[in-house]
Amino acid sequence: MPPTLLTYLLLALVAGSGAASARRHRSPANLTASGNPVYLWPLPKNFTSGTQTLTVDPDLSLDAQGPGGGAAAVAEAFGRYRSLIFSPWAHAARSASGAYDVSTLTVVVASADETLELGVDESYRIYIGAAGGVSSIVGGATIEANTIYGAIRGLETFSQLCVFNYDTKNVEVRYAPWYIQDEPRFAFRGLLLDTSRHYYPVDVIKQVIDSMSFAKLNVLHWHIIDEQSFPLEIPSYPNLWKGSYSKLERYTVEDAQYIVSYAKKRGIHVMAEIDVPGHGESWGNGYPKLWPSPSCTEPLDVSSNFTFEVISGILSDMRKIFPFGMFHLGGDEVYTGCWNVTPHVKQWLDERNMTTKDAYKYFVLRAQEIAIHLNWTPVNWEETFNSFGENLNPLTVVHNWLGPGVCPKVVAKGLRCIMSNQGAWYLDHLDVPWEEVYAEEPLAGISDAAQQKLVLGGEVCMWGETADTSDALQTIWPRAAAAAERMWSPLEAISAQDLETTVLSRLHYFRCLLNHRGIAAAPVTNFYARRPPI
Ligand code: CP6
Repeated sequence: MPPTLLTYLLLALVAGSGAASARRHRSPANLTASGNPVYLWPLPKNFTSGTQTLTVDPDLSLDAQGPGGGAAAVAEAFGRYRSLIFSPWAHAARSASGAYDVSTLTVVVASADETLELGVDESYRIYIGAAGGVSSIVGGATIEANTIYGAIRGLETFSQLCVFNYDTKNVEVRYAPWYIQDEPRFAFRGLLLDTSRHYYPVDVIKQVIDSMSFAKLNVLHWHIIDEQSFPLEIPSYPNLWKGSYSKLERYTVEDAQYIVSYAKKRGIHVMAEIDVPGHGESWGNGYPKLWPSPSCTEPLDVSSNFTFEVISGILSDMRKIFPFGMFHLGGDEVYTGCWNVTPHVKQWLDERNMTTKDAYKYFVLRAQEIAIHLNWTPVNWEETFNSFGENLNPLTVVHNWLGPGVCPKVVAKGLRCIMSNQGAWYLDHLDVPWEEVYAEEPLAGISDAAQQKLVLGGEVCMWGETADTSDALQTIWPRAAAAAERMWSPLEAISAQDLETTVLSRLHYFRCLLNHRGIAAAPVTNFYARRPPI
């Protein structure tokens, strides 16, 4: 991308030298130049602010520039954000004089490539200032990004800087001029949603995706199917979704494609999962031969080729729905006891001189081969690594959950890792307060820089046994936001703050922003979760 005026300004400011930065000194951790909290969540990597208040035109217009600026996705995102900025205040109407400091938002996107893959450039730069103001060079607001996904992240930040003034009834940007230069610390910032234990209507999944984009989370890990229900249509094996709870609690292929495209417009990958062989009981409602026997319905029958034919069919169908390069194959909680007491499975094991542990490994590796053949990077829960890590395909991404200290072992063996320590990042555990979510560090115990790079990021998990469409959003938020900032913002910025003051006030603000945007986020301070001494 050609260096623009904005780039030069930012370089001067971020370097922290020269007259300009002396006037608008580099703000510490999360305060504006005037000492007020920066109400942004997650905190940007670098920013400077000032002391001006600018008004924003309710008819704010988009000036899209650069090879990617003309993309429909940019115009659509701008439209969404313009209504998010103004619609919570229906009376934020154009004033009679019609004079506003910010009437145009310029969005410059260097690349027209809309490919959404892990590690896509999400960086952006923002400049907001008054014409003839301190900057005296440019007036208005500009977002520069290398990709449309960076522009979408920048639009989110811009929208968070726009606040309603109840005295003037204008939307304003306070503490301008702003210079922001931002990019995420981790490429993988996930949220697991479990649609097997309880069904979620598509509209609720859309709300989850919307809310993820507000916190700059970027991977929806869709735990579609489990032992309790099989809600997704699979054209190759049409009886599979007989394992859904009812005909009303199903996703068609078109529903799933719609969810993927809805997420893509918000820069969010959808990583699908089939959790084999341990969480597949519901598959047998449509095809009972997948069960070793009527009294052994889990794990799936390892001894039968039909099992792997069905997995191949499911994955081939899913490949047409889920373009993301990673696919989750589960592999956790595989209790093989009943394989040993099912005569035909026992015979199969004996003929091959295999233990049930060998058969577990055989199953996982064979499923991995199918996924890899479809050009997917396989992801597996950590038990696979704990039991036979040395045999896992080197492409494997290991998904931690059982406790801390696993990713250090995984990356020491050269495999990649995602951190979801259940003690901190399982959102259905209501007794974990936001401070503990915030404190959990994906790189804990890993000091080697090359090994740190193997930690792709982390994921908060909203398991569905004890929550459903009625309370998922208030269970996810605001605590998921604590993990989102941990994964986006620089470690130094996170560590330099006082939890009980500046972080807490920003989190309160972000939770309120979610409420304004129609997301039923719970209050930040959950006294029930604080376990006060009796
Ligand atoms: N379902 C599946 C689950 C869990 C896992 N896998 C789980 C286990 C323990 C707790 C929470 C969730 N419900 N398929 C583990 C990855 Cl505490």
